[in-house]
Amino acid sequence: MARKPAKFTNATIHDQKLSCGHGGELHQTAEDGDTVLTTAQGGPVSDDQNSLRVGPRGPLVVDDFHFREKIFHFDHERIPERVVHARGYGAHGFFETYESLAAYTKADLFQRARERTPAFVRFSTVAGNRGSSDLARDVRGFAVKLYTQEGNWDIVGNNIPVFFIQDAIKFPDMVHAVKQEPDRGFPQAQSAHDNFWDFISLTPESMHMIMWVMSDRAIPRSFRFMEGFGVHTFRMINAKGESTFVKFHWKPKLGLQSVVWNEAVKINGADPDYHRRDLWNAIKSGNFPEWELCLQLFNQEFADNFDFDVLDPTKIIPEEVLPPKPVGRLVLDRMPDNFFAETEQVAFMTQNVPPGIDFSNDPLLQGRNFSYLDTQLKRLGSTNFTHLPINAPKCPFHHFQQDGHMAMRNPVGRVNYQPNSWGEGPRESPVKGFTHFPAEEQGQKARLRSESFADHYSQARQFYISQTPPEQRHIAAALTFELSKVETSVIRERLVSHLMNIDKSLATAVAQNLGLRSMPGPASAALPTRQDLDPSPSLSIVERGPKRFEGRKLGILITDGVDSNLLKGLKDAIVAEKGDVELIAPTVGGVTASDGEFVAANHMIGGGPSVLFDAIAILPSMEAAEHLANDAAARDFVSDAFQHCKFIGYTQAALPLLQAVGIGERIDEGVIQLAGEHGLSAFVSQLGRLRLWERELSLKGEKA
Ligand code: HDD
Repeated sequence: MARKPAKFTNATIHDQKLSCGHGGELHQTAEDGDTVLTTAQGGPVSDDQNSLRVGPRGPLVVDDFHFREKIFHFDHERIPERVVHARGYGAHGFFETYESLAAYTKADLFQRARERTPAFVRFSTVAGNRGSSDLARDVRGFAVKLYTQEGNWDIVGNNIPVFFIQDAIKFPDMVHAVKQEPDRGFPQAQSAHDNFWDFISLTPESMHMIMWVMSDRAIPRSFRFMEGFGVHTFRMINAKGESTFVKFHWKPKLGLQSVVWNEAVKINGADPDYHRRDLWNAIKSGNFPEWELCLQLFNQEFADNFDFDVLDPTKIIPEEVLPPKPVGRLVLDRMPDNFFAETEQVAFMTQNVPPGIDFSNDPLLQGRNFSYLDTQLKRLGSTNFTHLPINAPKCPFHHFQQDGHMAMRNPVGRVNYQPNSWGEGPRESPVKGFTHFPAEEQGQKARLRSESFADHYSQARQFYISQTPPEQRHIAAALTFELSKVETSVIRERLVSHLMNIDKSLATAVAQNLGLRSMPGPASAALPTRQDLDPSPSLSIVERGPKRFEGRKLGILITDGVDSNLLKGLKDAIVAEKGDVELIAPTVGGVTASDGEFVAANHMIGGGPSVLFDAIAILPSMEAAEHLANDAAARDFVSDAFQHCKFIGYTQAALPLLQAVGIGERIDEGVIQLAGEHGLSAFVSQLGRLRLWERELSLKGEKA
């Protein structure tokens, strides 16, 4: 009789019966009808707890093929991590068009309105190793694989629309400089060290990117609340062969949001997987994150007249100058079944484009088009990495590539070349096939950088002056923190000399905070900084805040005797705002509410610090008030939330706790008493502001 195939499911393990083994261990042995554990070769296993040995206390024997196979496979479980973007998290979904874009591109996925294309997206941090924490100050990768009917299209972008360098040949230096220093092997997932700032201070082209990386964009609250950018200028080619330049933007439906640095540092300790957990929870609970694809489309004339070179990846085209056109939506609605098989093995490559999408001469993009294929061979170990389900196209494909390590499918039959006389096999198609845009190119072969790439400060300044005051303060504070970790004073000074070219008040603030003895002069620059670029409000997170609490989380601190009506009212109000609630109690075992009902908790106070929430409410009973005021974790809970400018709802019984941490005398419009129906609705209506930034100044004793 045929054996039932072994299946690896949780159910399999839980369904098996527990029985006592010879040594007293618990064995999960199969009974009739249960799935039997097998080796990788399919051989049934009788005992998976004890290796084969001579007598109960004797040596192991080499006959034990099951032991050898199991340990052999385990020893080889790891593959090399990505040299950059090693830590990442992915999800499946789809991209849906709003309208036909046939006027711009012949790419099949854009021909019809409401067309859906399956997608896989991987978000990542750049510098840290695979096991580093989510809230590092870093660029976030935003890589999208679209499984189109004309092959896979990868938009391998970041959450920042510019890059550190203008030529791919500088990439190894830039990455070496930011990663851990080679002699000591640290710091991990941090740019706050000498090598990074040495390289940056000697690389003026990185200044625009530095403004973004020192801004709150580099510490996003969640993958769901950040933008994505294709960075480079690409081309769209229509059926007539006409080219339109294009820049790709992904805009989160829930709006942009970041955390503050002190919060990021604490989140890394409290929950290093904060971003992973957030995406997992959102998708598992049916709140599918969504982004709009927006295009900046422009022709050669626009490119010729624009202030900067559109081939320079350290420049943006401000949205106020060229508004991005929404053309579709990306929805993530399914987590991978297996992290390794999908998220770890997914291979993105900038050179994966369908007919109708093409490259520009951006030298960074051209260099990337070489690097990504090469890296996949190293990482995945075989040219056949496209045979892995996550990397395989979902459209029909036919080619004559064969053999190699791990070949899982080869051409069937006699024909494995073309042209052939057998009338079989695929044929090239000048009509349907990819044709490169026939751009006219000429010039001397030389190692060159275009003079049109020479302005390194004007857009850095534009970014800085487009930020709101709290965001500007955060940039100054981030620069100060990072440079304070640089041990070589000349590097600190050199960086401040670049800031002098960007904004003198920023340079002065950083110099003062660092305690520089004297102010350095401005760094020498190929071109003077343009002072006439208008601020671009679209560059500010705060200006474009969502003004609603949807997708955010309220942490409610409760104790035994919590007012059950108030708790229910608050929870209902947050759910009505499409927000989430988690309950924090003295023990994770939960509490008994005022109506005698048991209320389960999500965290104990020390395990659920307020950095994990967007706002907090404190609802102790009168009996618990004094005890809570003396509880160190409860004090941190509320004082951190206050320092991080969060909205705080409280009841009368929470006053001793507020007083214990010095908030009692500093109650501001963000600390709201939940008395009566009005108090509750006043609190909930304020939550859409997300943070009370005005508090930041009063905390420093300054006026707004
Ligand atoms: Fe890159 C990975 C984004 C410049 C070479 N890059 C990688 C990933 C993202 C980006 C999101 C992770 C993909 C994933 O999730 O698997 N990279 C960018 C952006 C850049 C950029 C937006 C500039 C605009 N990258 C860049 C350059 C080079 C590389 C200039 C090399 C010349 N990048 C790589 C790589 C990686 C990679 C070494 C490592 C792992 C991988 O490719 O699959 O080939």
